[in-house]
Amino acid sequence: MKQTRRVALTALGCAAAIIPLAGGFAPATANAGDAVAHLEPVALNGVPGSGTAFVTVRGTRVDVSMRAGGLLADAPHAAHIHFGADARHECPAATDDTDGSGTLNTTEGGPAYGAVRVSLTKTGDTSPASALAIDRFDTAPGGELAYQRGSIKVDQDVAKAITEGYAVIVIHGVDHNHDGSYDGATPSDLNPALPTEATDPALCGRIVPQG
Ligand SMILES: [Cu+2]
Repeated sequence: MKQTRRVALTALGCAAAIIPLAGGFAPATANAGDAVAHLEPVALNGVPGSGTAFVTVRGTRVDVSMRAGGLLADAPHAAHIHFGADARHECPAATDDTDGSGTLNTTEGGPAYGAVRVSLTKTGDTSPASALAIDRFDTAPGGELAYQRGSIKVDQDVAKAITEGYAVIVIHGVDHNHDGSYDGATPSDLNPALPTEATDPALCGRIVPQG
């Protein structure tokens, strides 16, 4: 009887020792989950469009499936996941028009959505270095953008931001003067070789975790 009791106590002690150890090795830091962004016209820029993006996070890989309509047809539309730790984690408002031009350029939206962290290119590099790789973004035939790409590598802080609802998707390219092409005298704030129409933010949506 005495012997049996001692064995039972030892077994309990063992279990108690293992539980906190297992907790320490549990993948608590791995980000995972589904999220959705409802893309709406950026304030002041007057794009008559909308869209939806689905984002699945698995560790530091993300799958993105996105559709949008009402964009300038047959013109390249840069699209990114933006995030900044000190940003507002939202789409810009009319009050972000700091130069008073009456429209919002990409830089003016920065305090709202942060920097480019992932370039949603169709092929090749997806880092911020490809932010304006115009020949690798969707050209929205008929104004309709359809994008799907899996296993996009992202930084740990970006994966975490997406799962916590702090990242924002932005589709760029606005035809302010409605003449069917990117033109105008105002240079882009991102690349002065391009007109601002080519890079101004068109549609935007915060990526909201699901479930
Ligand atoms: Cu962007």
